[in-house]
Amino acid sequence: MIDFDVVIRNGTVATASDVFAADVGIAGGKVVALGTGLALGRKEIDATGRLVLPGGVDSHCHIEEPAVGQVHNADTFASGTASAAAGGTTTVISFSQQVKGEGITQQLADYHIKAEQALIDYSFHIVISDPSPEVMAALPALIEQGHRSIKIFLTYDSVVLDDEQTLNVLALARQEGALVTVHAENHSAIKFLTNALEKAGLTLPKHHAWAKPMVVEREACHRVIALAELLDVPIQIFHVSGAEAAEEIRRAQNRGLKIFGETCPQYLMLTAEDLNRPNFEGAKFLCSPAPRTRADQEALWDYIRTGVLGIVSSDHAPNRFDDVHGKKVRGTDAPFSAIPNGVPGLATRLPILFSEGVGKGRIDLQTFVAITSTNPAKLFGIHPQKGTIAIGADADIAIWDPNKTVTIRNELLHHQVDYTVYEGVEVTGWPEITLSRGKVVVENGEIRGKPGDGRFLARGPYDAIKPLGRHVTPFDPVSGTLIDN
Ligand code: DUC
Ligand code: ZN
Ligand code: ZN
Repeated sequence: MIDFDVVIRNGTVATASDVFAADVGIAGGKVVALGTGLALGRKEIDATGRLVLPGGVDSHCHIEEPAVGQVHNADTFASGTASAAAGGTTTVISFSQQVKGEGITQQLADYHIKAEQALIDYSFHIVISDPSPEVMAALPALIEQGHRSIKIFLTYDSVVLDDEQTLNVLALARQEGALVTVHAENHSAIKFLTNALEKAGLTLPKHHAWAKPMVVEREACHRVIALAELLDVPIQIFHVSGAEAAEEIRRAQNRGLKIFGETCPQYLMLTAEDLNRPNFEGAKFLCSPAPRTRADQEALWDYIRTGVLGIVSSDHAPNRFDDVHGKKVRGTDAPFSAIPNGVPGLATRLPILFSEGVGKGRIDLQTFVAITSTNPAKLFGIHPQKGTIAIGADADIAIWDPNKTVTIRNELLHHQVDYTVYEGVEVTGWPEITLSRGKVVVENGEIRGKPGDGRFLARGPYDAIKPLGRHVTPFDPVSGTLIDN
């Protein structure tokens, strides 16, 4: 006889493949039964008229990163993960940064200590901004410890890698079994355009989009895909902002390459016009890549529907607006190039996608689950522990009222940022109860979880990121061997 800690009763369960009526029995933090008429649990949750969904997996969010100059990351692991859980997310993957010229091991150890305050489970990508021989020598042990993804940037002075450095990181990732994730924009082109705009006195927030047009993203996507193909290494491209970049990914996928694409709600909801809001308000919407056009938004939905873009994550970047350590670090007359990039979004990612996606008929419920939970769990090596509702999976569950209409207000979001780009946006569908490993973390907007409840998820190795075994020449430059055909 199964002894349930919790039974979620009378709900409609949805996974990436199915939607069905079932009770969910939870014991020891795991899903142990799916069926009807389950025995009583010590805690009973009535989910009549509710959707019972896997908790979201947000595989791209910036939480409690070290300050860069005077710019402070406003969220701690406690506030960031509370915010995530309030929006139905139960796993976050954030970034351990490397400061150029410094190592990665101590930075990662420090980041682990900060993350111990998380309310929900977490894992990390390691940012490599300087692949020195020492750093490359340190990486294999850190990957082996479960940090199975690396982030590289093709732009920003403080972190940019050139093509040779990129190839070195890609080669190491293939050898050691890690996934490389990429911020893809052409650095030299952005610098050139920024200088030209500044010389012409065109430095308002709206000119950010002029300094980072679609073509600079398209070119960098094309280039990094070619480099990944050259070495037979799977990669994920982060925050695809519009049709031309997504098209590069589609073309690569059609050639059978393991190139994965992610977009974010801001690229489905904002346009470059938002950067032109008066009184420096445009700075709130300034992120990289830049928001594009309405046509790009609809194209991105198409690429989601066809599976080209398999993940939608938040790129939560907690820069406060009315703050000298945030968007106003250089005042309200600052040139766009001095305004910290990014928008907050941990709490709003799922409600926005549910309402704009499922509610407006752009995607079905299974696709919503796939792009927000199952696919990131698979790509980052935590499935089926995370990302689904199945026997043996962690009981990470969000119980949604699909009919509840909410007007988004910043005070609902539990982050430490003083704004949301979705202020006043009405959404239909809201996560009422979030459970992490069977424990209620959020109930009707109240945070019930405690800092320290979250656990580190050591990852992999796993199949999704194995190389294809396809080589461009009869010599494999990663292993240094001739290919036997
Ligand atoms: N762009 C980034 O590259 N990082 C954080 C936020 C953003 O907009
Ligand atoms: Zn980025
Ligand atoms: Zn980011």
